[in-house]
Amino acid sequence: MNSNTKSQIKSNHPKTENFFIDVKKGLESNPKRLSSKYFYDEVGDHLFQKIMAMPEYYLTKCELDIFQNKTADIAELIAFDKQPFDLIELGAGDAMKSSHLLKYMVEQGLDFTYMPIDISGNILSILDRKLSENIPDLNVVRLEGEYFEMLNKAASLSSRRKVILFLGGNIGNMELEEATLFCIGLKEHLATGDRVLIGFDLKKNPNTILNAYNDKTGITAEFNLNLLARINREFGADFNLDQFQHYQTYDPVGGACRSYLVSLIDQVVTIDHMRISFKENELIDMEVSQKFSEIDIKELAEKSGFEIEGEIKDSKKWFIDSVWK
Ligand code: AVI
Repeated sequence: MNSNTKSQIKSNHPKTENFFIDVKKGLESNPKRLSSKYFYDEVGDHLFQKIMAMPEYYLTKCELDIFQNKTADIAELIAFDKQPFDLIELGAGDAMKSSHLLKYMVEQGLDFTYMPIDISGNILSILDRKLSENIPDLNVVRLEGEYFEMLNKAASLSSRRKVILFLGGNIGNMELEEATLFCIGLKEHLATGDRVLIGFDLKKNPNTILNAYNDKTGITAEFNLNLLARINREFGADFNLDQFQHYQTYDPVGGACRSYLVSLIDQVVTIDHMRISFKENELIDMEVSQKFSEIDIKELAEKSGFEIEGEIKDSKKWFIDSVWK
């Protein structure tokens, strides 16, 4: 850490600077909050892999079920005119689910270019290698950066029809208002004929949902606490992880599944020059994982100027991939 820093961490990396600004703003607000978008450093990525493998965490399995077993239905909805198009995946990661669709569409002889967008260049290189081994005939254009910036870049590279994938229930990690603004932003980047496929986790038995985020093994707790550990690692802060406890809630009416970290004692944490006081039992709001009814999805689509073209559910009917135009 730069000990000369007076007001904030200065870094040559804008990403680090934004992270610091957001941490400062979040911990100075009332109630305190941290953004779950910062969960995913190397340790966080690894913990999220462990979450996806937990028996309680059904989301990945459900959406994988759709992509493995309803591949033709998805292709039918997004490649309806069989004309060349660009398939753009937001936050592609390792394309675990979409690679089933990619393989199927290549086998069907559809003319498309896969454009995975991810903030991590490292993940994109790994993905590129994996795809060239497994689907050698697939055209791939990697787009490293923020979603909307990269959507502009995609538009500058090609004028073909666009299909956007936003999988995993990631839309649920936005507050509803933020999700609406995000979808409005997507709409502004699209033209007639383009499609968006968004994965939504559906409202279901509240115990099933709560269990998925409140595992007895404590992996989700570790996932949350890792953000404090990350702030310690990157900004030389002194969070004592033993003095914070994970607390998960689910509101079956509104559909928000929220995680918090609870301060177990009165304590002061130092981050760079800042001293942040916590009262015993004070909360840090960490993450929302919003669950949707089919009516909620329709409302979100309409509010952001879209129309639902089709929907595909997994065999348990717990998760839905909704295709919008
Ligand atoms: C990435 N995102 C969709 C996950 C979710 O279900 O909200 C993140 C997560 N948080 C705790 N467990 C998984």
